[in-house]
Amino acid sequence: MAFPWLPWRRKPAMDGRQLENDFAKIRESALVPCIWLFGKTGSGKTSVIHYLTGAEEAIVGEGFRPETKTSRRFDFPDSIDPLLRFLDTRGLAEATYDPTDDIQQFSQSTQMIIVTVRVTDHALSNLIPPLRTMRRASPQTPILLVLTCLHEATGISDLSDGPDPFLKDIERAAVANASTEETGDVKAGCIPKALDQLITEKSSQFVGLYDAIIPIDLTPVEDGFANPDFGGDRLKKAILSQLPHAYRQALLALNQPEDRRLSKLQRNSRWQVLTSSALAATAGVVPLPWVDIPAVLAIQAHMATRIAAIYDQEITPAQWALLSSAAGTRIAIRLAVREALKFIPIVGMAVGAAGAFAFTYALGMSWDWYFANLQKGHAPSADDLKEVFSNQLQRGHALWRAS
Ligand SMILES: Nc1nc2c(ncn2[C@@H]2O[C@H](COP(=O)(O)OP(=O)(O)OP(=O)(O)O)[C@@H](O)[C@H]2O)c(=O)[nH]1
Ligand SMILES: [Mg+2]
Repeated sequence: MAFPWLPWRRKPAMDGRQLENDFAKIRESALVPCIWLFGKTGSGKTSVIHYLTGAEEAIVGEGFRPETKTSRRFDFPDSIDPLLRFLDTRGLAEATYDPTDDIQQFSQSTQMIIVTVRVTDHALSNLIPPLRTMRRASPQTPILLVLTCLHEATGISDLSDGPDPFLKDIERAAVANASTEETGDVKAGCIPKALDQLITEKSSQFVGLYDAIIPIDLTPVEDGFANPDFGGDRLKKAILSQLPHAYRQALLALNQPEDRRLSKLQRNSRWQVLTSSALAATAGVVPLPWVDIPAVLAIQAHMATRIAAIYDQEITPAQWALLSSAAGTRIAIRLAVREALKFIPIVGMAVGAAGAFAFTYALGMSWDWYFANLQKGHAPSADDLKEVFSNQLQRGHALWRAS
């Protein structure tokens, strides 16, 4: 396949297979953030993945693949283009679980450990010894202690109805007068005493083994709680703060309320855009001498073919030409010039990463829009495509800066 949108190349146009080979090398060298979910069965690990990503596959367990004897791994959105990896320790079910092999294999790539514990669960003896070993082996890896199923400790009252009392970082003052003696009702914005006691208990049981406690209650909508994602925002913030910038920005855009209107194809295609944008931002700042063409371009070409495949299409040379003209050769050339900038420390890094992220995002969203329209039977005009690209470029830059 020819790529007429690489006019600055002196070599003859590159074929698709060569591009995919280059892409594979880039992918191999990319360090994808990994979250180690450590918790008993039924403690809420999958619910956390689902909350963060919106991936239904995780819920039914299809996406998990055996990794070591005692662990399995879920790559989100898939293992060809992962944006985030989750590790689930199956061995925890055994009283004798020894995490040494898992630690050896994953300590380099694990960004954080999330320990999920049902707040009312007192049988935690299998959990603490291996966690202690993990803490000793990699003391720099942050551990979040996530306490789940809070309503099991709050009776009929709805903790999620009203201001979040944990936003104040569990100021103990909020506990005082949490419930009125006469009615047993919990005052909005307060932590019921029974729950507070359980949290205190957990904090002493796990003392020295966590960096933050995050109480959450992720409930099915049909259960009727005021906020079915209670504490989710706090959890997301704590997780994202530990990830490299490019991945953090991409994950911020995931699983937004407006995404519920998207078709499955559109959702998959957006995941592809985000994972490619994060990779481009990372690859754009690391010189890879063995890659024949600029890494960012290989990533963008790979992204385009994958989005086309999601919509069951193949990209024709005429479509490449259409989008590259909509994207503006001027901008594309500027990006190529920045390839040289990335060798200049610091300045090059900032310019290269931000530009690569936003430009890849805009290209991907434009392909997505283009194919979604084709599928509906509309053939977008070059002018429409130009407008979409320009809007998406702004969105890409805004996403890069979002907090
Ligand atoms: N109410 C409430 N239910 C939760 C919460 N977290 C998980 N659950 C429910 O508890 C059950 C088990 O949760 P999962 O997320 O599947 O637990 P898991 O740790 O992935 O379990 P395994 O895959 O068996 O190891 C599901 O029915 C969830 O809906 C929570 O914070 N609050
Ligand atoms: Mg699970």
